[in-house]
Amino acid sequence: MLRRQILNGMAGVGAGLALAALPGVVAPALAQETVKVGLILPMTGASASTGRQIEAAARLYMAQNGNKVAGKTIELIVKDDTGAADQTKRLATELVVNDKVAVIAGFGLTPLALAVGPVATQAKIPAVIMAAGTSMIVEKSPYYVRTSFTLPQNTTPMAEWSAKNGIKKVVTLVADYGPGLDAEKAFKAKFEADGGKVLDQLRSPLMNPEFAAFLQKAKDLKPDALFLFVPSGQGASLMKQVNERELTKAGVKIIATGDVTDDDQLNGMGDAVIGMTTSHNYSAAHDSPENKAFVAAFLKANNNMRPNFMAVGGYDGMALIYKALEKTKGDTDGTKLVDAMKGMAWVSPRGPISIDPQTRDIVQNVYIREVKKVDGQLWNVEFATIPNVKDNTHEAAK
Ligand code: VNL
Repeated sequence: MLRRQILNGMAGVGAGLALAALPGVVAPALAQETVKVGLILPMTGASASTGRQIEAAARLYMAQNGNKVAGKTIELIVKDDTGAADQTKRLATELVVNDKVAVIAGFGLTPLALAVGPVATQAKIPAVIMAAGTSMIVEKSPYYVRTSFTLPQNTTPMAEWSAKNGIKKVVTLVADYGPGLDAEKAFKAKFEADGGKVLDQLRSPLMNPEFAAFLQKAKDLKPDALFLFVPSGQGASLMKQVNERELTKAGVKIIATGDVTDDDQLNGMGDAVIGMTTSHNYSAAHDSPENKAFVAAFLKANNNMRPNFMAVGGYDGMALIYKALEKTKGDTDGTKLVDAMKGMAWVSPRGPISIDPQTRDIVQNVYIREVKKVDGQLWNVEFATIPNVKDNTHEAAK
């Protein structure tokens, strides 16, 4: 009876307005219109720059694309796990149980990403990996989908380039955990298949690393090149010590994944890094209209902070969530969302990307770059492109 009266009373009036104007009347359909996305990031601690970059990028994506998708309102909930895996897991559980999020996303490092797998599997909701790069993570839950990169994906082209460009003997030095071990293995496999020799494989501790002894050891082995991987945030201190040991002067070329010449820190590394060759999935100097627009908007919204590869992982992660919701026409069932994400393809600021439907891992271009000074600033200037690179270490990809 009341409902009939309300409906009649609504004739000629915007439905939403009429309902909103009546105190005490709750429309169940409207109550469910909000889709919550839980973003779990290290906003404090050693990996805080990763959290800062990803949060800024996710907010930029929403500012540019609005908060409405397929009739639903997207609400972003950001939580700081301080870089501690037990916190990541606790926050993921709370977001699922208390906040009823439709998607969890973010995760600053491999151990943090791994901590949410069981939660996503049990809740049957997507866990979008925006930062971590150890290959096997996506194999640990059918609800993982990755928009960052993997170390085998980014490293193999560096090994290939090295073998083709007169480098015969290499020492590798990597951070001693998942992504570092992936980089070490991928470099050796490709470089030796192409006729090179890895003289030694050195590993620095992940926490509070002290690189001097490893760098001295590498220098003493007199390789043609030293290959480096450390996670985002450690590149500046590593390169400072590389420069202090004068490896380049001793004839050792410095090569690395782009994690080392991270756009978040590159400008502060000084002219000693000019000429360094790296391979990576993203450079803020990437020459495309999409990237120029992204970098300009990001700088403007963030007090001139330059976006790095973490930012682009967060931006594309939000894009993937929006696109999946559009495809399901607003259906938030987690299994349907993951299915919608499989095979999704679009043009990112980094270039064309897609989600491999078999592995739920990202397929993207990898670029070979050289550090150059342009207009008084240091940039990773891309000079070669290896298109549509898949992580070739997944069982499902073989
Ligand atoms: C990881 C890989 C983290 C590459 C990174 O920065 C990175 C990871 C925080 O998988 O833990 O540059």
